[in-house]
Amino acid sequence: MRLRLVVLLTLLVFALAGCGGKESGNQASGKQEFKAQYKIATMTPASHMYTQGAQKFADLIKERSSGRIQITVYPDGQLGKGERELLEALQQGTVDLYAGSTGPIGGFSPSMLIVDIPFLFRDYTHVDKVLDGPIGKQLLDDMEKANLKGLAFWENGFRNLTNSKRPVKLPEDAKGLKIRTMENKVHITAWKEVGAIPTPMAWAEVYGALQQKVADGQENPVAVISTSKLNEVQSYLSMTQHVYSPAPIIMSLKKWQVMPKEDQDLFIKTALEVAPWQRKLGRDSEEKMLADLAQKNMSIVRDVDKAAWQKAMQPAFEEFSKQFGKDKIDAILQTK
Ligand code: EAX
Repeated sequence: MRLRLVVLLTLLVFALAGCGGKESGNQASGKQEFKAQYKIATMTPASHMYTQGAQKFADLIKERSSGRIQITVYPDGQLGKGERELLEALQQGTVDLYAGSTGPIGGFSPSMLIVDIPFLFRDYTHVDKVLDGPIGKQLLDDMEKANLKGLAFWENGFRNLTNSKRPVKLPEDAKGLKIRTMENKVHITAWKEVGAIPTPMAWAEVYGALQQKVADGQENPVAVISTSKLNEVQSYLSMTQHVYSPAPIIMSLKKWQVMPKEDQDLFIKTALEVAPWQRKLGRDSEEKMLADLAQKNMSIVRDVDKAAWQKAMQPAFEEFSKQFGKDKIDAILQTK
């Protein structure tokens, strides 16, 4: 009897104290009400689709939780200039959410590297089928082993090469160019195969590195090139579309684990719902952004020889097929 009373009292003290940190309980309604304030980080400006997706997610969560859960969006690396550091902050729970490229994620959750293989995805329909199906779900779930909770796949886009030296059509044209890559071994290998000099670095350093000619080129989807104004430091954009770059929205597993189940469900449902809307932003604006870049004197090289690029990067494809298992690659290739 006495023991029961002690247990009850202890529980009450905990309930009144809330969960600590940024989450708290509210006794007013008589029932424990979960409240939280979260921060979501992106590495790109407010005009870019990661940040727009994050804002949409924040708005929907606020509305659907009747204001119990508030998410503030911090764009442009405001919460941390390096993707690796941000992922560590998620692991520790000092940053709550992040939406961005897979760049360094493979260093935390190795299975994710598979999506960075060049010429793996045929087109957007293929992308959506794979990432929204069981393969995508598994990749998101795998992140839990790294104390990261993958909620959904948003989009960065098909990546294209830019440089300051010359119009690049064929892989040979890129020989000897110093190309900044993401901090990702699949990307580094692929650019070595082409004969370029891969120079991995965090995104926040890229504009400065191009401006100071530490690197001659870089590769990214059109939306990143446009919203980060790379036309100011790069003259040529070649539509190589050599690799598709997804952008998972990820939550700190620590923060996830203290959320009530119904809010966890709300987060997943909302992140998945934002996905097609967010992906469409980039897909629909690509041509307009290209026209704008051309108007700003960037030379757009459209007639790249895609087959030649695929062939040049094929050794990387083979190497990583071995590493990830041909069955896994085939499962992606055969998704229709
Ligand atoms: O996250 O690091 C990269 O090149 C990313 O694709 C870009 O910054 C958007």
